[in-house]
Amino acid sequence: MRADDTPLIRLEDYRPSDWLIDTVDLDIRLDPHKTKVRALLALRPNPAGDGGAPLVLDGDDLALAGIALDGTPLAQDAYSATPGSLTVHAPPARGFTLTIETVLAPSANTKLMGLYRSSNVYCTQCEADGFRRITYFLDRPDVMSVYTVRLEAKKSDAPVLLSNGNLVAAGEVAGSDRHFAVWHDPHPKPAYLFALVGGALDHVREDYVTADGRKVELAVYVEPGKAGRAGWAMDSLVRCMRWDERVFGRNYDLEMFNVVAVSDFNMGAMENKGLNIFNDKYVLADPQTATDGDYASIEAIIAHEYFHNWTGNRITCRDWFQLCLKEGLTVFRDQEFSADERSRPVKRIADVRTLRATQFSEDAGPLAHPVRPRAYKEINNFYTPTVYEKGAEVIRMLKVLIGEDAFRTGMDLYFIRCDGTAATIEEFLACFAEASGRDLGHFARWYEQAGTPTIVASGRYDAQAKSYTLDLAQTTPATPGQTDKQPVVLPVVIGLVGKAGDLPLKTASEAYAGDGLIVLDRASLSVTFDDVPEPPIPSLLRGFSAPVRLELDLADADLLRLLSSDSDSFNCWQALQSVATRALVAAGRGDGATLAARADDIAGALGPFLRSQALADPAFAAQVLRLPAIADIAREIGRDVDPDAIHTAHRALSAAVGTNLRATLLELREALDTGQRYSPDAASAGRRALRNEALGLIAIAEPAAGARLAERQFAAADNLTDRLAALAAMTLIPGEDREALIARFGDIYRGEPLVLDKWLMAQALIAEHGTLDRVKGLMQHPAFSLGNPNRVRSLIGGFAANLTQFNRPDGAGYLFIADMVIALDRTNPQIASRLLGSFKSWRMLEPGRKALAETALAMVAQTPNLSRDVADIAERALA
Ligand code: B3K
Ligand code: ZN
Repeated sequence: MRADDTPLIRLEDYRPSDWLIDTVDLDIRLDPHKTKVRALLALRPNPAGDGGAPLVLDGDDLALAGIALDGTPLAQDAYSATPGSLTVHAPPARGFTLTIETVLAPSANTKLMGLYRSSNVYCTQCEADGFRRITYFLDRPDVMSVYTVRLEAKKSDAPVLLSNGNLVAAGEVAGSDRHFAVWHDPHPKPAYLFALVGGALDHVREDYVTADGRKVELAVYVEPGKAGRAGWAMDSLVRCMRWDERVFGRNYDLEMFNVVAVSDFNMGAMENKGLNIFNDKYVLADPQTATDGDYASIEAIIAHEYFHNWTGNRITCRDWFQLCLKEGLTVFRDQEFSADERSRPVKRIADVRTLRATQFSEDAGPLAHPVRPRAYKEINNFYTPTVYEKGAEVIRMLKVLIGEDAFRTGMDLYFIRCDGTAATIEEFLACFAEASGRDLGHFARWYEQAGTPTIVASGRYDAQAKSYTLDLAQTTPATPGQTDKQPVVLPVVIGLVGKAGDLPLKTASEAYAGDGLIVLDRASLSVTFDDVPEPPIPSLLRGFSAPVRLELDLADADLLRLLSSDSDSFNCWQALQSVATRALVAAGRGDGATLAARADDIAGALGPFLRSQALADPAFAAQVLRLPAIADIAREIGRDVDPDAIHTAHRALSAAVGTNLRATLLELREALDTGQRYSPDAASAGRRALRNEALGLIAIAEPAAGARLAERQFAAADNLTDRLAALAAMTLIPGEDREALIARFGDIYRGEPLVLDKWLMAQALIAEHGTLDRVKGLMQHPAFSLGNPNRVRSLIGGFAANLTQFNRPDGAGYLFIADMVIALDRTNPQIASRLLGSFKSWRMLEPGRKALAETALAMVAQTPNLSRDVADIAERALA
């Protein structure tokens, strides 16, 4: 398929469905090669649609095996069926039933959409449009039905049979080796939330009573033998259920809630009603096979999928353009949950790092799109950082703008008003407009306009008048299809920092909303603060109150003072990041003259900070110690980027800081080594994070000493976090010792695919010329398989994220990834198109690399028979 042959689906063309499906009765007989599906659909004309229209059901790769209307088989000329659709030419203009039979081969389904087998477990993935690979259907989110599902399978093949809702019957099929289970979900839902699981699985279970007194049976299902690793997921589930009751007043609404971990999954997890299916990477955890980061992600993703029960399932999306309605909001909710469970400032910093690394880079390149896209060719390509992460930032800004109380009132209103419906962004915003009494029309522009705004800020102190004037201006760069940008509503939370802390903020300006909040809703404005007794240092965008770039006219020395004196911890962290960014941007552009002096300044500020505060909050200190990523610097530079120059500067700065702070870092490592047994709690994880951050700096500053430390840590560790950090530090130091440790690690974790993923990735990220050959070699490793998305993301995706090696000046990195995209596209288009997204920043490269990247992209684009997924990304990347 060529992308330009594919129709563009537009938001403005939305029309309600002509038909509704009130109930769906599915009878599914599972078999690896010949699964029989009988669907009984109760249809009726949609009062909001075109009466008397033909009935056109969606299909994908289906073969029709039988069709009956109100129980009578349909004559051949009454319908037409293709793999992609089923049309009943003249359906009765009243309610009727349609029985549709299809036959599927789950074992042959390598796309991992629809019904497939993963390590002998039958499972489904239907979002966005996988249900049409199971049966012909009105596969759109505004068609919501009540499902009853009968599953049948050979007992030995699938002793566990799960679907959405509550289990209402189960038993043996008399005179056979088969059994069945019947599940009923009383809540109407769109087809994308349908799920089933069948297989031999172990589980852990727990009883839960909701705040409104309903009993719920919770279970987490995992591969046989792995139940010992399901405890953290269960613990996280119980905590997030309580949290949603407390913070959003949301109770669970079924008698059962099941989580299932499978080993072949295209993304992280899926929120199917009452039956969340997970990539096992985001369920399985024990100290030997999961890192602190894994524990945190499991907690967050378990919460995310659970929270969808209200924001996504009870209230779903009218159409896929409204995807951020459920995704942005649910990310916001999971971020808040993690912030409450752990450290709020550290969580905010981590989220902003992710936002900048993924969303800002998307927004700055050819794949930029609004939080609510206006058109798409392949919706699965829009599960993006913009929809998810920027979507969450928009909700966060809304909360800052209208205040906590009005925000909660608006959420309550939304849950009451839109419950059971397929809603739109407009309906969502109307709840907050009503709750706050504000017009949110201008704010809504955040959903329409792509691109990351830049705020240019400068301040002046008038010693005579004792006033301080802050000038703020905003611009948004052009993005594909949107050249003309309008100002957006920007909540800019600020403080004026004096010698002894925050100065009181007094101003007559209308743009000032109190509590430090300036609302920048036009191209530029000035706010003058009165009675400012001393020249302050402005602390802008506290808590990162808006997802923007900030250009701040402030000297390094003043910024560095904020590290120790800003009452806003986000800006303490940001201060050092800003200075480091300036140093690296200059050096990355070829002006390394100031790098050494700036390294001294950074170390000069970091030393006292670490010595006075690191032990009190190691997790935060670890964030402060970690310099901005190379990709962030590349994006800041924005054009003619030479990744090698940035990498060299980054190493030089790290080495200088590491050398300068050597003694402090070593002392901290000692002091933080409690000798206690591993525990995944946030405080312990924070201590490990700081120790390991220090290890990384030492490894760069003093390779020989670093290698010895890493080896010792590896040998002494009782957990994967410290072992993996040792391995990562060692990968920075070329030589035989590194190779020996890599081999040893691979040997120790031979039987642990999820740990080997990290091992593959650590090697794929080595910033050396030999890495491409190493990666090619590792593709032959018995642990690797092109058929498993986790393996591909770790090794191939890891390489594509290796800024210097993917962007090798000889273009070999681009060609390798292009070849992989083409190969993967034949079996799994979604994984292939994700990987192709690695090219999203190609336009900012220096001319030599840019030309080579373009050639590789063109090679993909010209490949015959591309999937719609890959063709769409290739087309947009090259446009
Ligand atoms: N809603 C799913 C993602 C589905 C992706 C479809 N290509 C997981 C989540 O966001 O919770
Ligand atoms: Zn989600």
